[in-house]
Amino acid sequence: VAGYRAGFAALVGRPNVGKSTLLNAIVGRKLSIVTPKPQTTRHRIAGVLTRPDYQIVFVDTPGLQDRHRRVLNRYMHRAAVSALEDANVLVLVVEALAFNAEDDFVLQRARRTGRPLIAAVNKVDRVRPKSRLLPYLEALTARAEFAAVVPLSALKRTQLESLPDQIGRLLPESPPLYAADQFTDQSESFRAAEIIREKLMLRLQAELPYGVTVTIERIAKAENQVEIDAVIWVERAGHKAMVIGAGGALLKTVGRSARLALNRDLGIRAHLTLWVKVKEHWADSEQALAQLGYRA
Ligand SMILES: Nc1nc2c(ncn2[C@@H]2O[C@H](COP(=O)(O)OP(=O)(O)O)[C@@H](O)[C@H]2O)c(=O)[nH]1
Ligand SMILES: [Mg+2]
Repeated sequence: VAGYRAGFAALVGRPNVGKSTLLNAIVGRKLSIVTPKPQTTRHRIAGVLTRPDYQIVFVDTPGLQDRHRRVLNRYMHRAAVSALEDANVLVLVVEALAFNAEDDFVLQRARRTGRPLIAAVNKVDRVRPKSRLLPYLEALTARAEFAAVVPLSALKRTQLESLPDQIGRLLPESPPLYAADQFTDQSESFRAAEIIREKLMLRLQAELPYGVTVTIERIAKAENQVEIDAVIWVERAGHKAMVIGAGGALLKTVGRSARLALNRDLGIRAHLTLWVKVKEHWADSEQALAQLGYRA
């Protein structure tokens, strides 16, 4: 198709600014998991938006940070950096009225790529009165040569229209990269594991959410449902009981809400069996990470 544009737009930013919420809002499906906790996203997640004159492959990334205490954090950093380097356009996601040293770290990193850069100013729903936004936008605009600065709310799904158009015009001429009905590059099994991890992270307290990961051991289509056996991996024997909960209560709640989400977001009627296992200090080991599906 003459004049058609297609390419990759990486969503970059510090943890918790709403990158994953934005990906889901723009593509109109739940592709990337979201919790109020930072460092929820651990992988690159692609979401495809196909329009009559352009196709954008949005790439959600783990938040870019400058400190890496654990091997898992280094993996996440590599995932974010590779998305940044492979993108045609970068979307720096920031929170309205906030811009700190962590945002600046990501901004400088993004600028060094030399790629066109758009600022998405998220969470404008929280700004009161609205007049406070203008000076913030002006200050942000002065920080870099942004191709556009777009205020929006990913959560309330407001002002989402202009961002794709702004990105689309910066993409190279190319035929579409994905079929029009394909929304992501993630497998069903990966998405199921992510959904379970989201429900788990939402319910675990303190540091525990960062020490769990989920693998799918078996996913098999039966009559009119899908049988899924999943393992929740924890770092220490002492964490197992916390994930299971008193009388198995926590695990049961996680299983129930994961099943509902599998149905809503993946269209799967799942029969879900959850196991909890210990892999000592998996988040500090390259080898354990690779075994658990973290492949850079
Ligand atoms: N008020 C408000 N909260 C938002 C908005 N977008 C995301 N959030 C919340 O911010 C938190 C982090 O969101 P998430 O998408 O996981 O951020 P990420 O770490 O950048 O991917 C979650 O609790 C979201 O519900 C928004 O537009 N407005
Ligand atoms: Mg995220």
